[in-house]
Amino acid sequence: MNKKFLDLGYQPLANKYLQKYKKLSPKKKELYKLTVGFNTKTKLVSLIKKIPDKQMFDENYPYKSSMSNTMLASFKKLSKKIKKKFKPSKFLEIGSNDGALIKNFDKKNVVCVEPCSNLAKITKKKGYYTYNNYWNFSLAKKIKKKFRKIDVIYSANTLTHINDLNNVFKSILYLLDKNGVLIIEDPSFLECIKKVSYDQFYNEHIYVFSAISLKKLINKFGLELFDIEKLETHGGSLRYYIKKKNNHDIKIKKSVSLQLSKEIKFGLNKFSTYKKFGESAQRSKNNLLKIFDKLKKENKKIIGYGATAKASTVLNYCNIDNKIIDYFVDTTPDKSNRFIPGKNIKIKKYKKTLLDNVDYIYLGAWNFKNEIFKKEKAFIGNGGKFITHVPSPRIINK
Ligand code: JHZ
Repeated sequence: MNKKFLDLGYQPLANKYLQKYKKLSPKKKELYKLTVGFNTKTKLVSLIKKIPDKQMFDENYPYKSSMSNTMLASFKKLSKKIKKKFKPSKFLEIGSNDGALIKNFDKKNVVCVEPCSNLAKITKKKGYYTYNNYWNFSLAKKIKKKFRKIDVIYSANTLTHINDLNNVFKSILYLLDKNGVLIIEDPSFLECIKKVSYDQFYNEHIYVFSAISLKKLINKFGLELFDIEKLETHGGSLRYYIKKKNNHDIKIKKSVSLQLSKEIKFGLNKFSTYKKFGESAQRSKNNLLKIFDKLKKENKKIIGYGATAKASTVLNYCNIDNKIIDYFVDTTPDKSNRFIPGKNIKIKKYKKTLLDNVDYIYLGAWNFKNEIFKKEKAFIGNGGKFITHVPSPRIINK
């Protein structure tokens, strides 16, 4: 049974950045109620109202993985590891985005799957074999027919974005070689709860996995975890290494039981833990608003940095508009001169001078704090400060 524990109010679709601001309405289905539930049987956390995949991932998807050096470095490191450890002759990435990971692989070894045609075009143009398709069973059949053997399947921040998880794993099971390895990485619910990062929830994050829930889910498909790595990316993620149960050549590492027991100890198998998280989100909202309120009474100039999908959740949940945040800066070309979803706050193409005469910056991309602080040494040196809500609302400069 899916029991509700978090209510983030009416929200627009994240990653839909309008060129002209207009007030959105729930009646016209431009806003929808964003609530999150915990399934007491499967232990899976999911959105209660799910938006169809086709409405979210289309030919205008603006997010590009290559916009952050942190992600590029993480992908480079992982590629080296995959090549050394698993030596794949055919490597498939589900949700290859703009090719931030696969650019580290030889073209002849790679198959890309990407439903957003604007992104698929990028990897195709670079010569990578790309299917501009949603991940599903009929695509898996098509790929198997053409390539026969896929020995490593990788997917970062994508499988949790697909409504039908049964179809996702059924298709993976079908395509993956008997000795093959599946590697997936996604935000960790344990980190999300520890950091009160309720902004990990927006329409695209249909599910947020814990190791507990993922183990249960893949078990149904004859798959099992054999290693888990903890990553700092995207606010704290887990990289899960998965194999077929009947492959006894790969040994199961201690990291799996360690993560599972950590999660059980924290209470991730009990609804009461989730309920408390919902209450913490409400407190986080009130405390963030208090900070903004105080600073605006002092006539401080505040802007936002990183027009993330996460920021869209925060600004709509807390009802923050351009009376509080003058504008956002972001490096993504397809976000510039557009508006934060549901809000009248403009996004400007990042340039250093946009930080002149600014007193405070709200960190929309708090997950890239280190990268951003390094870049904005001059702003900090001149007395500029940042506002974040993670792990609790506060003002920081280091
Ligand atoms: P970032 C998206 O979420 C959507 P978002 C998606 N659902 C998902 O799961 C994750 O990505 C992976 C900008 N930026 O990665 C670039 C700067 O301007 O936190 C991006 O717009 N300057 C697929 O949107 C944004 O911040 C910088 O120096 O929450 C970061 O978005 C840096 C480092 C970033 O993902």
